[in-house]
Amino acid sequence: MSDPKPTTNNSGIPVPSDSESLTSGVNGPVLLHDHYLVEKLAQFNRERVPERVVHAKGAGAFGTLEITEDISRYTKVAALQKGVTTEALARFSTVAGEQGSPDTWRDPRGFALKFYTSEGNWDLVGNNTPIFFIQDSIKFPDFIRSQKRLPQSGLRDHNMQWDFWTLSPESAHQVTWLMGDRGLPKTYRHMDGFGSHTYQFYRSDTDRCWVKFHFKTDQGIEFLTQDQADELAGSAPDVHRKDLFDAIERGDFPSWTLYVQIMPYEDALTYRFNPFDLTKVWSQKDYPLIKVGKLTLDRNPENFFAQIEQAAFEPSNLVPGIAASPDKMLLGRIFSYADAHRYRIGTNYAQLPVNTPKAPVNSYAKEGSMTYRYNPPNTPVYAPNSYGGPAADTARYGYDGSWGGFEPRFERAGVERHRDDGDFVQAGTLVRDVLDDAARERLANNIIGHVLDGVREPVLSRVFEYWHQVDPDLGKRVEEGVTAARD
Ligand code: HDE
Repeated sequence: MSDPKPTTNNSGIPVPSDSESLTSGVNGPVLLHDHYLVEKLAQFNRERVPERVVHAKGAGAFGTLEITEDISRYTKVAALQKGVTTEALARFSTVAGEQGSPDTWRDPRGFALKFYTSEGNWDLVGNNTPIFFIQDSIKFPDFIRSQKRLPQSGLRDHNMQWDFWTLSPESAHQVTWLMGDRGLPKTYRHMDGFGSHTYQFYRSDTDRCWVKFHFKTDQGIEFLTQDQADELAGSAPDVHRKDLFDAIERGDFPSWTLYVQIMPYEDALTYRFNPFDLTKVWSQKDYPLIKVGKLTLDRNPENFFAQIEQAAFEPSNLVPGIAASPDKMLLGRIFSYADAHRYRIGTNYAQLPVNTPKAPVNSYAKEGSMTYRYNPPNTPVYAPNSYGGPAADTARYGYDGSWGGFEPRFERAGVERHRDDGDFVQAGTLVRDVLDDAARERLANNIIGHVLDGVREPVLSRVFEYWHQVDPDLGKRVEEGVTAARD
């Protein structure tokens, strides 16, 4: 073992001691000009950045996205062209729990991806479920608060959760996923990932279609029972983080096969479900999965805080060839994430190595705290200019993904309902056509167990009605199960 490097302070100056403060005499006062002592204590007080307000607990790893199929007929995204391999970062997470919470609480799991493409960072920030609880981002703060802690006691409360869910019937599809097996994945490696939203693919402003992303785990879907999850929450609260790290350390690299669903642009107006409603899926009978490539995670972070805690994923990172859609949730997220990063990490979060694109940055942004990147000395700080500064290439990148049928009148109209749309329709399909008997049994028992823990009238009657609307048999089992256990 070679001699250790001499400890220095943050300015690289070798320090006199790691263990004794400077005092006036052995029992004398500690001296204020012991700069290293002051620096250590002051730095210690500033080690935390605010945790993510949602998805605080997670784990991440680096890898690659390799495109093995030709989908160039749908999009010009450089990273999605056949044969292209792109460096990637993934972060998996729970939603409601704080940083120190167990990995095995029942919750959707975040499935956040950052692709360092040749045309800038493309972020696909989804979950392990293809849908979500609500349809409009204006309800998101309320939804999240109902899943977290009571204002007085600071305790989580199932009654509050069910109060929100049963007063927001659009939540039924996602809650059915949540209370079933997908709400408790065995590890981050044994779950699928989804882009969740409908995005727009385009090759030009007239050659475009709609797309949904599916990452199918190559490890197979595996899940925990409620009892297993409860036991692990106490005995191994970081079990998912450890599993991902250890798997990559031993060379057991997790991978997911990427598929897309493609909807022709014109279908969106008449499809039987509103294709921009985030509480709905597109039937794979209507729009089959098309194989695209493979995501493989094969490199652990070297520093969890620098690379995972400060990783900044944002749905607004849409590279040429992919654009937003009229999904009200996606449009709300396009504002929120960068705002969260500016607050949580700092103005220049995009200059941190983990967030820095591999593509050249020709931005006019300058200065601000912790500036790290800057333009060459002779670059003007304004546009337009006569001195060769960057200029937007509108001819090549001028399309912002607009969409037809946009009414000039602004309104607060909720989500437009198509022919087969209904709050409980797809939840019922999931229960009757996708789950087998055993999975239905587990779903009913999970719901009964969750409801028995604190849910009371007037919420309780709405819970029974909620599940009767999803599926009469399931509703009957839930009501009978809760009633019998309470008698
Ligand atoms: Fe998020 N979400 N979200 N979310 N979300 C955040 O960004 C937000 C939604 C998701 O590993 C925050 O950096 C709004 C849907 C993941 O770093 C915040 C709305 C989906 C992660 C935020 C939603 C997600 C976040 C918190 C309603 C799945 C973790 C800190 C429109 C499709 C990413 C942060 C990571 C994180 C806002 C709803 C997934 C507050 C406003 C729907 C995976 O900005």
